[in-house]
Amino acid sequence: MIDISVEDESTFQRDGLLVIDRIVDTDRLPALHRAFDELFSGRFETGVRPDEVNWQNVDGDPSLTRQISNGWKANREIASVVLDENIARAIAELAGWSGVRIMIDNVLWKPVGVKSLGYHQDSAYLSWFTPSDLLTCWIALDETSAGGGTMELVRGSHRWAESKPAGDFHAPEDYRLPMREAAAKAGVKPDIVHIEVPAGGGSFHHGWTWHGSGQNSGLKPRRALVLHAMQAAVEYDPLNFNEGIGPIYSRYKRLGDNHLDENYFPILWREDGYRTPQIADYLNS
Ligand SMILES: O=C(O)CCC(=O)C(=O)O
Repeated sequence: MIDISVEDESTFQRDGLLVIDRIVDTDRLPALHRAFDELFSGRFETGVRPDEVNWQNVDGDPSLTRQISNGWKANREIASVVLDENIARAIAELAGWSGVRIMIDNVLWKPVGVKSLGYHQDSAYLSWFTPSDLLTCWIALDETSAGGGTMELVRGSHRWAESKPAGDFHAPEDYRLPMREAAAKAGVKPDIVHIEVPAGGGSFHHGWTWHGSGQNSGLKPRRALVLHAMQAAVEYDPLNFNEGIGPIYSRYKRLGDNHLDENYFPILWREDGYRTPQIADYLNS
């Protein structure tokens, strides 16, 4: 259980982020590490290929962060975390939402020496659904440190202006540049928070909170599992399908119908007790 207090809720509203020492129990970590090995070796236990496979052992550039999106469709160990009801309830409490769906997951592996990920605001990629609010749960599967390329979040930056995506995501020359420019426009000095937590800990951040991560100059790999969540009641916004990652995820749209199909975007928690019933069968099959 993740216990979100009233104080946590006000911290989240003020800072656009919340750091938590325990999101996933440590006894689950070995199986999750094995799932990472499987996915990046191209072994998809359900037979379904994740929606975005940006790195594989056979041909992945060793200087870049290994990244897969929607690993949950390929591997049920990953699914058991990112479809978890308790994490979804914590998201609903922080966001003030009545229901939560998974938008996508991210499986991220930054071995020692691997380069940075550019600063961005997640919601800048998301105008293909409406309302396009987002809240993200980032879970460290290794102990993290500032020198080990952990994620950095900028306190209070969810209140800055909304910026368009800019610069490379993988290994940009100056990974903090777009954020510094946005801070200058906002007239503030960025307050960078390094998410330093034990393995199994992590953070929650608002869709407009600026974040990125530096090179892993530590001695250990840095693996993270990320749940990007949206409100249960979102709809497709076909006028904006060409924005951000819309071209990938609009392919699940039903003909003549803007509702999101629960097979591809399951509802994880709703205050009336509803949860997409097929999740339980999927996790136990
Ligand atoms: O793990 C990182 O360095 C970045 C992750 C990220 O962009 C996210 O969780 O939205």
